Amino acid sequence: MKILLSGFETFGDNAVNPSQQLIELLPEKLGKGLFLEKLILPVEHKSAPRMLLEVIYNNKPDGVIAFGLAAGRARISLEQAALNLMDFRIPDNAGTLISDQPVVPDGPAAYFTTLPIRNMLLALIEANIPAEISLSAGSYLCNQVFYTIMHEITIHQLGIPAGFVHIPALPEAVAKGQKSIPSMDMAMVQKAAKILIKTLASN
Ligand code: PCA
Repeated sequence: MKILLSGFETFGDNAVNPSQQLIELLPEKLGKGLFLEKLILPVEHKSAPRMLLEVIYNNKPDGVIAFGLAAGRARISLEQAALNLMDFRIPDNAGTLISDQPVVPDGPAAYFTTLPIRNMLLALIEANIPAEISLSAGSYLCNQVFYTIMHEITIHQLGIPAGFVHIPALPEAVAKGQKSIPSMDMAMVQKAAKILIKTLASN
């Protein structure tokens, strides 16, 4: 079994992106027969969704979990819905700022995750990791990537479970930064990611 995992490069005023660190730190194999494909995406409107789709088509994974940073969230956020909306608060790393545009013109308003997020939530709570089901991944790059993969998987009937998970800021970023926001350390984020992967693999 092969699970594709993606993270994002850093963006905006974040010194690091914990989702990138997470992907770099995760092993290539998690127990017998569970292989992890790892991908780091640029925070760029044009290239990020294209890169992820390319790897999905080339490597035909059995599941996809895309990760991103949501500075300000206190819990691992299992995203419920991807919206057909791009309304960027800040430009992407290529300087593109998009307001009030659909991800896919004439596409459905939203897609729901096809990850087993209820079981994932229970498994994280059982391991004492702060977690929640979140209604929306926002209207920036994470939501765009989430919507794009759900749309592609749906219209081409690929049958691959996929979804998006946001993670909080790192304690070191909060310590050295100006904002008073919650944080979660990388050891806990890694533990959470492994639980998510195993829950998906055994679903
Ligand atoms: N978080 C941003 C984009 C990249 C990332 O890690 C978001 O939530 O849209």
